Amino acid sequence: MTEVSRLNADDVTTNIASQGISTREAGTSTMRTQRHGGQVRTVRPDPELLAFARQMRDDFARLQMEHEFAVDEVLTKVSILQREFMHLHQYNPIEHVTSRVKSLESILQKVAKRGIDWNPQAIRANLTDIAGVRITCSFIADTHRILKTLTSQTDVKVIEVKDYIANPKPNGYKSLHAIIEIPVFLSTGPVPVTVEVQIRTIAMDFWASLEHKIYYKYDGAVPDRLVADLSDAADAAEQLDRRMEQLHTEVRGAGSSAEAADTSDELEEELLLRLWQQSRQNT
Ligand code: 0O2
Repeated sequence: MTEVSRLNADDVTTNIASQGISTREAGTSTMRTQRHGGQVRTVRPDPELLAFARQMRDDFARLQMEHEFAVDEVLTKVSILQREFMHLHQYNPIEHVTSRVKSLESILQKVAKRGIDWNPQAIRANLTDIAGVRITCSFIADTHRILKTLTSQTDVKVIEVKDYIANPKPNGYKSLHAIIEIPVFLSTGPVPVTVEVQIRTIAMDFWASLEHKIYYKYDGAVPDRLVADLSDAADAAEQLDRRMEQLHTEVRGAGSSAEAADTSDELEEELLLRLWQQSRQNT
């Protein structure tokens, strides 16, 4: 390993910045000018550092691209499940889906914070949330159903599942988390990529986004009064989830889905009958 590659994330960023090269610019520019008391001097960056920065830029661009493809794969899977569910049950268990790939800055911060080795292999192995997909469901039962159907697909390898719905975090956070690995098919062959999937209800999602804002506003040191209020709000969200699910079960149990299915079956039968009559007239 060269001296440069032993630098940590902060050192590299600082060194690169002090030489006037951003990681984005490193590949396109080899020289910078500096103004000293009216004189313009050409500054030549350290070639070893420059080569390292270029390699780093390429490695990170590839890392992010592969994770973007993995997110696309998961979104397609979720969309298929959603549409099939609608077709089979005339009911959509997913309210909305969001996704993100961590920014380079955010990856570097986590790498530095966790002391992860500064190479793509180590980052891939240790940072499992570069790609994230969040699925917001209508009801608690749907969160488990979606997790089961997604993780039982043959090309999905489950690395870890955390059930924060059964075992909420002390602050009241609830969600299902799954770290999955899926193959992304590139020109060079399949590449396994990990994606963090978070599945929760609308109420859990509402709570989590508010808690996230409060946590960042107080930089992690949330006052006790607000911690207690958040905990109460988490209980209220759980009660709401349960009541809404009860109502939903009652309504569907009373035959709403069966009625919808019957109506659509009748329409299809009528259409088939008409087509059949038409074909007989034509012969
Ligand atoms: P961001 O910005 O959302 O990506 P790890 O993710 O591995 O560092 P951990 O705690 O072992 O750490 O993983 P865990 O518990 O599976 O949590 C991962 C993600 O879940 C977090 O990512 C959050 O998105 C969410 N999460 C976990 N706990 C809480 C919580 O108490 N409140 C809220 N609002 N969200 C939570 P990041 O990387 O922290 O943030």
